[in-house]
Amino acid sequence: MNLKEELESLRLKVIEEIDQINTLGGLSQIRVEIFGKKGSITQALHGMKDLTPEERPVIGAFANEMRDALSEQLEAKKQELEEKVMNEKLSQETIDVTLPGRKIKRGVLHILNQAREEIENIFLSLGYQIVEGFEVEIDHYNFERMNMPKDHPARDMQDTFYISEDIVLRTHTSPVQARIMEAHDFSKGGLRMISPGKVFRRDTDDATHSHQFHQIEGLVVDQGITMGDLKGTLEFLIKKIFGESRDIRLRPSFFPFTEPSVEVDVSCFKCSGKGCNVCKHTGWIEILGAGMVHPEVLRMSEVDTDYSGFAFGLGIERITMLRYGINDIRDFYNNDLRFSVQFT
Ligand code: 2NM
Repeated sequence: MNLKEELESLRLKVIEEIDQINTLGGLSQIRVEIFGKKGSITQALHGMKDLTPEERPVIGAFANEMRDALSEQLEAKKQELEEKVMNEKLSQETIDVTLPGRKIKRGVLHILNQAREEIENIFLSLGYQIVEGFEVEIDHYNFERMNMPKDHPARDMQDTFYISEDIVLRTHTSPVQARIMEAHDFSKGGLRMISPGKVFRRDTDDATHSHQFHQIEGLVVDQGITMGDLKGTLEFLIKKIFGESRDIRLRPSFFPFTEPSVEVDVSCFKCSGKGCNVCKHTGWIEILGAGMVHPEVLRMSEVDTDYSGFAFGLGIERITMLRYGINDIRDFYNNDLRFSVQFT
């Protein structure tokens, strides 16, 4: 039997074998038996070296064609068997489409961001714009423009982190207000804004103090703005946050950037004024600081003298601690999920 006849009979045999196979395992075994290193066709082709130069290309082409045809047959058989396996699976396994899905645990916004958004929405409803400024500020905007010149004693209470001689981490968001005030075109109407954000103080951290906390300041400047506008606005805000049955009261205070200045108290939401540990038996809880914008602050921001304004500043941590009875400010920053998920 010459090589061509050998190949031809091998071909018929192999076609038959592939045809008979009915498992994927058997199929890959056959593939090895045919084409593998010691496979039948590989072996037969070793005989090529004994051919004459005339025969060699003819037999070579025949062998190539044969190999391609068999590969194709193997591939077709493979697909057929895979389909068979899949169909068997589909007919045996059942999917209960009524089974409820697995619950995906949903994240929750940090409570400080929830509180910030809530307060932002209250002011958006009053037509205020929200402006975020820079956490790194120049001394000029953070202090000078807030009526705190270099030797002013009020700077002691707001000592901060210095990047350089006159670049600081802002101690309040007031510099945002100063920047917006000087840029605002009052011929197009008054200014109503809040500035939420992170602020910094040189402080020793304890249960109620942090060297870094969050503030929202508000500012309204227009013709004819009075202390009545301030009180009405804060009453609206505090009733929205702490409930409609709360009252507020204003006590005289001092800030360099407001005159007059006030501390604002809310009637105790725990005891409604009877006296308890939350309000330290006074019936009132100090909640924020406010006042009429100091004429000197308005002048430095180049606001016309026929305009007046009110401003206020609140600490988001403080309000949130009061609201939820959180007694350590550091709980906000520990990233402990047991804390965070309570505010879902
Ligand atoms: C406070 C209390 C009182 C305040 C003042 C200003 C500005 F820019 F208009 F001068 N912004 N924020 C202010 C006033 C802040 O925080 C306790």
